[in-house]
Amino acid sequence: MSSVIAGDKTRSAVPLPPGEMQSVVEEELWAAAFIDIHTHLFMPSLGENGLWGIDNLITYHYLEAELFRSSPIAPGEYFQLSKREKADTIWRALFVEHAPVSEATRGVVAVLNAFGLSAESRDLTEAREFFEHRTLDAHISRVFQLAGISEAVMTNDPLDPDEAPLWERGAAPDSRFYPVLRLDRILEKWPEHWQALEGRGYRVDANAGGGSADEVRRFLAEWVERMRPVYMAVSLTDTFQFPEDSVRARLLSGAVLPACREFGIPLSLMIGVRRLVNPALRLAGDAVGKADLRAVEYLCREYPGNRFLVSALSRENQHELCVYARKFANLMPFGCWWFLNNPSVVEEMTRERLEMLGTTFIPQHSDARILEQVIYKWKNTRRTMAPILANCYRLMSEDGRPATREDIRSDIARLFRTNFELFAGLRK
Ligand code: HDL
Ligand code: ZN
Repeated sequence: MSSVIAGDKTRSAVPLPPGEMQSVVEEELWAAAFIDIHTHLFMPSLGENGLWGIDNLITYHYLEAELFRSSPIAPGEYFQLSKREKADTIWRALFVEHAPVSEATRGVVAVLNAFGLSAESRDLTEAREFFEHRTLDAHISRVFQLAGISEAVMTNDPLDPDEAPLWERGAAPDSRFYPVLRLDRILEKWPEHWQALEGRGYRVDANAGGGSADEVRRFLAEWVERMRPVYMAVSLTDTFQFPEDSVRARLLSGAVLPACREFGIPLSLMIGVRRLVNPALRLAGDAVGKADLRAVEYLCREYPGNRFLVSALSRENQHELCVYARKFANLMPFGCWWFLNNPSVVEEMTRERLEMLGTTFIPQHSDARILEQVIYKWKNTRRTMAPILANCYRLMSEDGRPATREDIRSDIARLFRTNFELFAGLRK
């Protein structure tokens, strides 16, 4: 073994003094390339579905919601504007007229700063000029490098009229992106979408009766073959119940769960959305509700051959999700989702997960919709995580088990990479 490696190996096994814990954790957090296990990003071969650049960054639905609190413009008037006019309106209201101190506005500042662009301009001329000259493929690699991620997991909808044809024509895979089979139109919106399946030759009906579940399973098998998803996923409302006498329950038990077992992939359940509490805000109009996680308990217990990635949207569901994860090894809690992805809440959730689960969970995903968001979302995650992890090692050391750089490096890899790779069957 060369002296450098030996030196590194020896160095990494040296017990760390308490005063060095945080700096070593920070170093190792930035040295590690994470997998971003849930995003709305798209590989280049999925074309215009993939959003990037300053006008998309600023018209993010999180910022649209904040706009209507800082500007007299009515949603109806705003949504009539062009993308650039929307971005100019948001920039003026949230970045010029007021300091961008919220998580989502500060995120845009961090992205501009990462590319050496000013966040103090009165308009978007400089930023637009910069992004207009980026070449997407190289830009993706640079953005991932700045974000410290090696792969992003997509959200791919086999019934989306814009996306599905690209897959059917053979969208070129990209090693930086993992596909996911998204099931909302089937499980949550069957009445609006069952005829799209019928039109493709699947013998299904409005009540998902008869052989509908078998036909949906056939549809899923064809898309697993085409897409090679690392998991299947669905976003569920706060009222989700299972078991129950419903179309959703019949399709879950008769098609989705057996298909996930057949193909050896997890099912991701993101639970707790209250859809369009303010329809006028469109994508920004969703809110949150406390869910009944006994449905998760039932699924994990009664379907031991399935693996469940679970993210709950309500802060009030987090502690019980940790307790359930202690009861079921086929349950993997992940992320601080959506309204939870703010340092004040991330800190509470991450500390209770470490206290109850050790390093056997997935702390975060970005949920990025716009490519460059991964830069700030993962910068913020590392900034929030560092003192929390350092505290764990300090306590462990104080209680009699010295912490080493190797411990820290190995735990960070487990939290942000191998827990997912093992759970998704990407690694044995
Ligand atoms: O259903 C989901 O995957 C959610 O993440 C929604 O897309 C939501 O609008 C969102 O972007 N949250 O961050
Ligand atoms: Zn999402």
